[in-house]
Amino acid sequence: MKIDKNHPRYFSLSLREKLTGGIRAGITSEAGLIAHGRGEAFDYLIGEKTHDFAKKAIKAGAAYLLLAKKPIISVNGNAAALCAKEIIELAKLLNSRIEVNLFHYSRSRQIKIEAYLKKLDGKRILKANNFKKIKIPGVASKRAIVLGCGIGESDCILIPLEDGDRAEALRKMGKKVIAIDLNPLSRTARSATVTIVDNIARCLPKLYDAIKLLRKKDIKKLTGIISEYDNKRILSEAEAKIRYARSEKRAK
Ligand code: PTJ
Repeated sequence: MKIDKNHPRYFSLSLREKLTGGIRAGITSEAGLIAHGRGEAFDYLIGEKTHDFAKKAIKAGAAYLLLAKKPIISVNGNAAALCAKEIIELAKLLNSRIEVNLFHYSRSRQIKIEAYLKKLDGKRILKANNFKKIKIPGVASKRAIVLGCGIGESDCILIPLEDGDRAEALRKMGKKVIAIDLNPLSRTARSATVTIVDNIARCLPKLYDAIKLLRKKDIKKLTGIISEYDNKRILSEAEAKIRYARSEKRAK
């Protein structure tokens, strides 16, 4: 369906189109639509905008990714359908790799997502077939299987729309985890080093801009940003926004 740019819900409707397109292309899982619906509900409550709490997290996330020796971006079926181009651009800017890692694993979907991303940039994608795999301890899904030379060796991972299990397990392995999750109450949000409570489609271009700006800064400046950052406080601010939105809507 072609969405009229003047439609008041253009942004939200165009994301739905991308996801249903992702299903038709064999990239997104059916459960991905449900996950997206949950995200939409939280986005509605925060007024579908990038708030200060997200901007602060974007800045801290950018600093962590720039300080990392081996940053990596983990991509699933939703992230690929919504933001493939932005993910590639980010990987180029960071000189990082991209690894496809799925919760509702199927080999066919893995291959299709890898091929889709590879078409946009051949150099960035670590193809699962070509490398040795390892198992992350404490993850009760296929998400536990990662590439030794990818997520296995990385010190900082960007995980958009993750499930809580793996986020916690990655932290236990001593890795820095930058999550993008509209739900500030989720286990992923609570266990990440930095949680960007914003829509992936809105915040990735902002993360790109923050990295571009901060990459000119020295290590002292970047470590300063990190040491001032408090993820618990950011999550409380996001939660407060949601509670306030609820009482505001009731009052009308
Ligand atoms: O492609 P797969 O098999 O790896 O599956 C991907 C999904 C997203 C289906 C899988 O990881 C999953 O089931 O995730 P969850 O546990 O439902 O968590 C998804 C989280 O992302 C929820 O907290 C949602 O609120 C949030 N979310 C959904 N859409 C967006 C979002 N956050 C940011 N931007 C969105 N567009």
